[in-house]
Amino acid sequence: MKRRPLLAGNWKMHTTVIDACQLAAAIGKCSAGLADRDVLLAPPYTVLSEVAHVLQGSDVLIASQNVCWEAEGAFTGEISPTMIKSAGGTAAIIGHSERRQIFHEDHAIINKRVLGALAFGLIPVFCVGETLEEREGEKTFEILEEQLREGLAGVSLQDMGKTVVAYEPVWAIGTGKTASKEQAQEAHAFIRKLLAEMFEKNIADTVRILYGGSVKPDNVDELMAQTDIDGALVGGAALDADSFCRIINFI
Ligand code: G2H
Repeated sequence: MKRRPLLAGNWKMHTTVIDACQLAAAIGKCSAGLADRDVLLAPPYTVLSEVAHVLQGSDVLIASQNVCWEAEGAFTGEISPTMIKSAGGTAAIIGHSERRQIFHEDHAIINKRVLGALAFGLIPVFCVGETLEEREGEKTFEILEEQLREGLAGVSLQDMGKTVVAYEPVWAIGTGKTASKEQAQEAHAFIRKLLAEMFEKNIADTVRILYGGSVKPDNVDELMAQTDIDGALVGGAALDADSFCRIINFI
């Protein structure tokens, strides 16, 4: 089944206001007229509305890098779905390995974030992935299954149809090591099969599964040629306009 490709840039904790506006403008330009794919940017919270403003009138989608489950309240350091939407965002990355590892976000909190995002009409870009130790211990599929079952618990069939999943092997993030196209395809196929079991086959067939982990201009084409890879979640290379423009123009 053909799914619409989604190329996403995760800017992580990079960019000042000026950098962000320049980068967004360059990406807006090189993504104009690409009718057969979606482009999404996840800038830091401090520049969400500036980036949305720069990209007004373009088809580039804006996401936050995380999201809380309440509209407002005493949640110091968090951002709410309502705030993201008011700044021009329509999606939120959830469960990124940096949140899981550095900030110890567990399955329960990640699940609350997914359900919260959906309840407010944001698209979750739900991230899963194994560490090097887990891969070497042949636990990759077990870990992915646990992350998917726990993180997506309580998601309705209809909401799953809107959700994006990102497979990001932790050992390939920011390390320059990319999973081979075969390793990535194998994990994506596993995820899709599991989603069919957890939800329905026709839902699993429509869910976009992105690959993330050192995606670059020189590996994007072969990754995107894999049957179950529907897009990319790009970190480092998304901070360089020329590289990201080449990535979104994958062949
Ligand atoms: C994985 C990815 C973006 P990078 O975290 O989410 O980062 O492309 O730098 O490996």
